[in-house]
Amino acid sequence: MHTDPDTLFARLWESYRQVTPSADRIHKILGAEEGQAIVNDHIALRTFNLDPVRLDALAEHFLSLGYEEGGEYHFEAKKLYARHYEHPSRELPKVFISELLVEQCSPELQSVVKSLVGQVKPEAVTADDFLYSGRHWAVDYDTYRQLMKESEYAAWMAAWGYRANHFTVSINHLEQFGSVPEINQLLKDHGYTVNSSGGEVKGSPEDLLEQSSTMADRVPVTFTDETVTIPSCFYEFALRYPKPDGRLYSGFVAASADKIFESTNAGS
Ligand code: OOG
Ligand code: NI
Repeated sequence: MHTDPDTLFARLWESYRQVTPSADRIHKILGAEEGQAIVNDHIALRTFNLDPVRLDALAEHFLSLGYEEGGEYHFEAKKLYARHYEHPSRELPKVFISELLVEQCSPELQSVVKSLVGQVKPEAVTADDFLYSGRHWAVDYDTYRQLMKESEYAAWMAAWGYRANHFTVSINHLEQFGSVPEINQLLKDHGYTVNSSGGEVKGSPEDLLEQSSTMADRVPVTFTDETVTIPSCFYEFALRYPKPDGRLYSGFVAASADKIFESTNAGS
């Protein structure tokens, strides 16, 4: 486990930008427009609800840095469960961790996922680098395609393993942009595709959170038998509104999250 959150987030960003060239470019575009550092609202991680890699094991890396458990979220159709974590004192990015509820999936998917997770050494999960260590298993392209038929999430996990699947720019900290539609326009002006599932702006002021995201980049991944170009990771933007007590809402909105998961879909 890391003892210093800044190093952990720097390493997570490094592994993320390597497979997300658009995030690196958009980060530079925004940085130039702003003339100041870009602040992250949150990052997100994915996993399977099997030992030794379940959500709780990933969360340990943040609890040990002083993070506390926030809300929990259920995604019945996608068979996912998620929780968020936030730091009580330092202004650090929030963390959204989800896991696939493997026992609710088909026997075929269960046996594939169990064989992948069975290759993960328990000591690797508590190591400093686990959250940005990528894949811990051998997987071929056919297996990826088989998983894809049942769960885009499972296929994404099988291909990419452990890494941040997105970073999220805090619009509240920007000076030149004050709304999600303004950011979406900037993205489109530079040729990026905005995730339009459920609308380009997810959430509303009443939800106290508005979000948008790019569609994931498509980059080559090396399976055991061939190299194929598939969706990797995406970039997200979040604008938070104050609660009645005046403090910004710090949770997530399940209906919006449900659509943001689809930013890594292969689709059209
Ligand atoms: C997480 C999707 C949800 C949010 O901000 O609501 C999310 C994922 O794609 O793993 O990021
Ligand atoms: Ni997010």
